[in-house]
Amino acid sequence: MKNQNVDLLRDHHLITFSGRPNAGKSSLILYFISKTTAKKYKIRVGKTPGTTTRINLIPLCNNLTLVDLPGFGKLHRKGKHFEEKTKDKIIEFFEKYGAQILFSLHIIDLYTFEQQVKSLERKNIIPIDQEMVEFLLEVTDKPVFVVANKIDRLSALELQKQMKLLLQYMPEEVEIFYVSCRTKYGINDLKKRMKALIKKNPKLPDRYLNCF
Ligand SMILES: Nc1nc2c(ncn2[C@@H]2O[C@H](COP(=O)(O)OP(=O)(O)OP(=O)(O)O)[C@@H](O)[C@H]2O)c(=O)[nH]1
Ligand SMILES: [Mg+2]
Repeated sequence: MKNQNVDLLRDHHLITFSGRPNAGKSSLILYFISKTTAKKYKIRVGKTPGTTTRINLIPLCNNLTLVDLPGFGKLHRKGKHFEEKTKDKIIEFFEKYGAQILFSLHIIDLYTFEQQVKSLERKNIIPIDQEMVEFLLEVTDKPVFVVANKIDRLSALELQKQMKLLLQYMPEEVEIFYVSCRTKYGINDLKKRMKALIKKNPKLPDRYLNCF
């Protein structure tokens, strides 16, 4: 993150997009911004985990800024040291800007969630997504939306199974949205909910509603 970006954030409200590498964070962000903005801020979608390597600050409109975070967890060909440094950068960001965050979006790849949970369970480690969502609730003290993505890759039956599994690991206070960034399923419902939350907050200007 460049220092000049940090200063610009002073009077801004933030909406963060976190998640494991390859979950679809950048794909989701593309539904909120124009092609020109995506190009200007180099928002890239990639097949291999670790496409986004730095904290990207993307002005949405007025004083509202979206934050595209690098993946939290195992990165393709980046090594343990890089993974740890990325994790520290993310934690540092939330600790510093937690108060400015309106709400956070945590994106999960629902297609690989079970495999991830099971492999960590064997090592007695809690799922990274659960750890991250609990951290977000604590550090921001604001609503957290869990966006379960890639549902286009699941059959109706599999989807039911994965929805049940996800519920077992997510804290009760989070709202879960089931979406596909490939087909756009569920994206409008998510946007509507985000707008409703902004509208409900008397401290926020109405002009923020036009940002979506
Ligand atoms: N089938 C399917 N693929 C998706 C969906 N959303 C994203 N993808 C694909 O998943 C891959 C990762 O997407 P990104 O948006 O780059 O993921 P990211 O979370 O930003 O990844 P990092 O920047 O590496 O942390 C890309 O190949 C996307 O095309 C979806 O809803 N369905
Ligand atoms: Mg990305």
